[in-house]
Amino acid sequence: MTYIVVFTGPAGSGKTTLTKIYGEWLRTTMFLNVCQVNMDPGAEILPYRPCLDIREFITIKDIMKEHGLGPNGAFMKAVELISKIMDKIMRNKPFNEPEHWDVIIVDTPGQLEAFIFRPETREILERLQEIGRTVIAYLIDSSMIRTSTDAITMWFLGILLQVKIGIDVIPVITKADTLSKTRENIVRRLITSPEKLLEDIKDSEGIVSDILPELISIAVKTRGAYRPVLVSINNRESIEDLHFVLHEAACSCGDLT
Ligand SMILES: Nc1nc2c(ncn2[C@@H]2O[C@H](COP(=O)(O)OP(=O)(O)OP(=O)(O)O)[C@@H](O)[C@H]2O)c(=O)[nH]1
Ligand SMILES: [Mg+2]
Repeated sequence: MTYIVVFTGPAGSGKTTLTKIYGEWLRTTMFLNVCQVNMDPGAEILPYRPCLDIREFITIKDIMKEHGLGPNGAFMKAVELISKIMDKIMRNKPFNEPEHWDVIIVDTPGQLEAFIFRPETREILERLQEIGRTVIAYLIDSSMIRTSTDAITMWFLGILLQVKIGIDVIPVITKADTLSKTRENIVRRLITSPEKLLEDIKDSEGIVSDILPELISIAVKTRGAYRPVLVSINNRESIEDLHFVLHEAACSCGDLT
């Protein structure tokens, strides 16, 4: 069965780069048929060749011009327009021939509040779920994590996303090669034993001491079967690890191993 992975995450978190690198890795190492889909109508240059490019239907520049909108308003309008033409989009490669593809990777815009958190996007993702087992990789840029509080709050956004759209969300911490030792320790604790982050915040006061332990406990409870993954595009082993976790989430039938 086709497995569909949707890369989402804040601006600059590495979605487009990982779409390229993971796609190449799947082709050259796993010998799979991979289709990379660009769903970012605001993308300028893509480092991979998409087999479907939303910019052939809708671009942010055109929407800004036609509707007199700024970039954020244009993204919100774009999602509305995409959801309206979803039937037409689904009649195109790769969605009209899912049996031909082992993996479909979907690259999305970084404007979370204007894209992935929009109700229309849930409808768009439901259409993808009709043709393949769909997982969401929620990318967190390592540079966003300086403290344990950063780690917990960024991770929590992924949990909110899962609750909101009802699809498995795998937290993926990107740009591991840019982490200092201290920050890497925080990230490793987040991955292996998030409850230990409580230690770091035990002397905090106010809202941090009230709320963060609760967030950690919800995060641990809702973690389910999927652990977060730490990746760097410069480390092939980390891409293999990413595949292992995404594949596990996407398909228990074992046909991609
Ligand atoms: N050092 C390092 N840089 C990375 C890595 N992954 C991505 N980058 C860099 O991060 C920057 C942003 O990457 P993109 O792939 O464009 O990020 P994006 O999430 O698609 O960005 P938007 O679509 O604008 O939201 C680029 O300069 C990439 O080269 C990584 O693993 N390590
Ligand atoms: Mg991008």
